[in-house]
Amino acid sequence: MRIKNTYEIECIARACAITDEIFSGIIQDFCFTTERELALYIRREIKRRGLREAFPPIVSSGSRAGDEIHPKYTDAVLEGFVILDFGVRVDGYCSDMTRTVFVGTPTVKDRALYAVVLDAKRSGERVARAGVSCAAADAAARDSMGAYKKYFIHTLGHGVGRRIHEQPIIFHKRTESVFLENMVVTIEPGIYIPKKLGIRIEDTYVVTQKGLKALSKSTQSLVVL
Ligand SMILES: [Mn+2]
Repeated sequence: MRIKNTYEIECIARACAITDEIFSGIIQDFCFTTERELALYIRREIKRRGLREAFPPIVSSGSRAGDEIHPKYTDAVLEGFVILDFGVRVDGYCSDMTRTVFVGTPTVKDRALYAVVLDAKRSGERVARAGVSCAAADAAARDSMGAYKKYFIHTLGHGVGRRIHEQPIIFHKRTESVFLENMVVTIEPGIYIPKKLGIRIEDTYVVTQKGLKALSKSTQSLVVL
């Protein structure tokens, strides 16, 4: 169902809190060399808590992250922007969060690109609230990107519940969808520059009359490792 009851929202909020906890573990003691090592760490941390994955974790580094939105992790060495997209299930209900960290030393241009994605996320968040069309949030995020919007090649977000992708689909071409109170949705703009880099930032939210309330709360500042 698109609209969640209190119990369902509590489950997703707990799943998000655990996702935050695992992300904070990753950045506190960062000692990973390859995508696979980091992905297996995430899988172990989920299992150790007696939980299941919402979907196989995505860890994609450097130029690989620009070529595909949801690649499977490989033995590629972590360098440059690294997209981490993962979630857990609490009583079957999923969390979905993405952070992009930087391994090495980002240039001024890298920081500017990260800011484009973060601004797009905030632009989408600001528009979304109960009663507003989902298309409007996607359009606001996309328009904020200026020339970079051609690299934003997927929808702004989606509903989350027992399935990782549910209604509504948040996209300017899906004009029929409207945010309703107690929907749980993601906002996840990204830019993907082929053969160069990928950046995506995603949180899971509950929709209220006043706006979006974030359930995942990890830092959105660029984490440099
Ligand atoms: Mn998602």
